[in-house]
Amino acid sequence: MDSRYDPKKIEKKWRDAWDSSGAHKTDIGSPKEKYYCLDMFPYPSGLGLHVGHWRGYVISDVWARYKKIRGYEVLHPMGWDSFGLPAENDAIKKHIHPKINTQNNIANMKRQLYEIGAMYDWDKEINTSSPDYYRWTQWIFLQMYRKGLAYRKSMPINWCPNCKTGLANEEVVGGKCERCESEVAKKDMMQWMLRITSYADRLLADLERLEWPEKVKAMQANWIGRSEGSEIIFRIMGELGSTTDLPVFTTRPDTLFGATYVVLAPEHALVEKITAPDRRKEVSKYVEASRKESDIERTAETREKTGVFTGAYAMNPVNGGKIPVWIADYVLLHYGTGAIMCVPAHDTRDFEFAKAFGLPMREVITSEKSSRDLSGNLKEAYVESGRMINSGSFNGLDSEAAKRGITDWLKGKGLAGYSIKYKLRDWIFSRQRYWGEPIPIVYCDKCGEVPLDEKDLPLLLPEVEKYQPSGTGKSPLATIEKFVKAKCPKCKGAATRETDTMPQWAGSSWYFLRYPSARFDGGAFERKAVDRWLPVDCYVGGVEHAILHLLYARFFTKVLYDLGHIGFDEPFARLFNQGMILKQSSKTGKLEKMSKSKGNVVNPDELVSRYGTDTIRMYELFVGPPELDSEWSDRGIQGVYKFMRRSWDLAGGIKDSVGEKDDETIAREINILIYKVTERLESFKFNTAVSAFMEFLNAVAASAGKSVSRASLESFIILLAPFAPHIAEELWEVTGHTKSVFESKWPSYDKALTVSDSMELPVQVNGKLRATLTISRNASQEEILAKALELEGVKKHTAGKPLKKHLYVKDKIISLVV
Ligand code: ANZ
Ligand code: ZN
Repeated sequence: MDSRYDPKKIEKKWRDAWDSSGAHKTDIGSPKEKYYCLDMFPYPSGLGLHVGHWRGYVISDVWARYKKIRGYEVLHPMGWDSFGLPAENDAIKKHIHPKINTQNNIANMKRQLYEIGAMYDWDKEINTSSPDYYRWTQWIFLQMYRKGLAYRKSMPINWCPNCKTGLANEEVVGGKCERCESEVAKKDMMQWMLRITSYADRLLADLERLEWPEKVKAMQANWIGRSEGSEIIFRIMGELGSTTDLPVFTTRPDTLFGATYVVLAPEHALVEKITAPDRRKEVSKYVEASRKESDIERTAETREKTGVFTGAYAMNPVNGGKIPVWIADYVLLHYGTGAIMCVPAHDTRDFEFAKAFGLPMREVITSEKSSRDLSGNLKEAYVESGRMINSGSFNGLDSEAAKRGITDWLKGKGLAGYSIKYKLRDWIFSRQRYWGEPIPIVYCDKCGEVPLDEKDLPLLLPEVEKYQPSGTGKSPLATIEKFVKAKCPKCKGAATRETDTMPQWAGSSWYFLRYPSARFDGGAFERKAVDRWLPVDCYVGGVEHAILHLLYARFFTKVLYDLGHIGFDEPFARLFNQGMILKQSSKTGKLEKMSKSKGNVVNPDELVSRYGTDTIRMYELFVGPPELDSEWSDRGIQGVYKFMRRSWDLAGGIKDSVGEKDDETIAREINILIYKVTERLESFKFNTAVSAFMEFLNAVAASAGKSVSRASLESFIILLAPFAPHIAEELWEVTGHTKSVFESKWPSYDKALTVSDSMELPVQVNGKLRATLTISRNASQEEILAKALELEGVKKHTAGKPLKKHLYVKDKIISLVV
């Protein structure tokens, strides 16, 4: 054993050893209990990995390695989410073809991931842009298509003028493109859609079964946005006594007597029909303007209210009141019925709107809590429940009870019904881009829309010169005649291909199903393997995927389950979100998320060559509670590096002098270490697990020279293995083992011995503090006295004189008089 800790040397040695022994290969058919520990796979970015990216990968690897020592057959795979906008934009920026650029980026990132020393089984590597993978993404699309879950529709889509593509609602943040932050506009286009709304109820209900952070579950629930309410019909009076039924969706049928106007979304199908001739010009001007805005802008409460009167009137079904019909952009076309009844007295947005346009207000629910001005008028909408007033026979009732009462009454007249609405929209699944999975559909003059035969998959993405967005709204594929021209699978006549591609999220919606049988070419996955290894036992990744990716993956899983392809309907049993690594930005001076654009990136490559992988792994854990954002510090690494050297020295120092038995203190300390590391690992408190190691080394140093047993030294090495696998393997070898430390048994501890039962007792002689006695709390007074008298510091001052008397204050002090 070298006397000096040389991470470069030992880390290379053990990586090579693991590679050549196949230490990280998972035996999919192993009789052992399985454990599937999955990282969210990265997209191959040109920027490579920084130490912020390392964090999640280190956490999942420590956990996977721990499970392995615990005797599980562990699957810990890695792959590349390489199709889609981010990969394509990176390529365009660098003027390198996306295919080549993706290959380059993967090569670089793979090298960087290798440095982490993770136990990835690279035989199971997945790459979503490779034809033997996307063939099955296309296959899944066809399964959905056959079940009516994929369909085409003309949609006003979110259009990013910079990326020149349509975006899903999920990709629009605050009215801006999530990727490039340009203002997003609306554009009508034929789009492929996935009917995720058919799964809204199950996607919501099944959240309950998942061991996920509550925050993420709440975000998904909000996104799905289930509302229970009523649909109520307002009759719009037309010319010559004709009427048009206008259903509105409300969660507050109790406020119906207070509805003083109704509002339609500007795009509502009835707008044209009901608008009075003299209002047409103004109305169409308004409709035009509101089409340009995003839903989020339109519904913001703080936004100034705009709208126009259509000239039409509707009848309030409860009291026959004639109320005006307006259009306004704060009503969204695609929620509820796209039309609302407005109750300014009890809804904040309606209140603002009514004030802005001088519309009447009628209070129908009262409470001491409503806030009023001196003349008794409402200062703001009273939005809570209370006692019903101005509501005919419902007066005096509690408003919660009136919800049912009013709905049932109108239901009897055929004017209302109970209704449940979801905010979740169907998923826009077309992108007008090059770098994605081609959608396997052709259009035939005779047969219409025809799916490709499954046996003709993959439909290869054609090699092209020009991969930049066309800007016409069509994908660059539309310009490749050879691709567009196709034969109809049904009638064999001439047909044209769909030229849109799938969105960036397609491949990542099912990749976890493929890892257990990653090289299988008879299907998307092997049934036996997928049913044995899924659901994923622990999924580790960033909270930025709380909604989109996780919702899509759950949706795909449920569809495949319903179609009988898999035997489970939730993909990820447990989810862990690691916090971000923060560092002071060189631009703003503030503590910010690590990223190239903030100028605060720490490159792991340099650190690895200076301190070695094990130190960086330990520091990634030590930096803070794993679920919280934590600040990176270069000084912190040095502290951890020192710890690594001390661990090395400890093992080196004691390996030749190990005895049969531990000294009593060492025995207690090692027991405590095993206890702390085990408990803290199990509860994902990796940072305090690392500090337990440090405390242990301090305790050993303090008891220098005391004997450490072989068993204790070995326990220490095994405990260290999931955290710092290279040094652990090396120490394991120098203590005489020929097999990997990961094949050893995790040490056990005695819970009873973990509570520290010793105390430090000050000893006085003739009123002066002379020594400290370390002794068990259970020791008797006689024992304490006898031991105190034997202490060197005490003997010196008693100098053989007889003890006159002694005083013992329990657990506090012992005082001797000679
Ligand atoms: C009358 C009313 C009175 C309302 C009141 C609220 C308070 P959630 O919980 O989000 O489902 N609404 C319905 N459809 C809408 C649309 N397409 N665009 C904008 N707003 C719409 O909210 C349901 C409520 O949001 C509905 O209940 C409706 O306003 C409004 F004192 O109806 B309410
Ligand atoms: Zn045909």
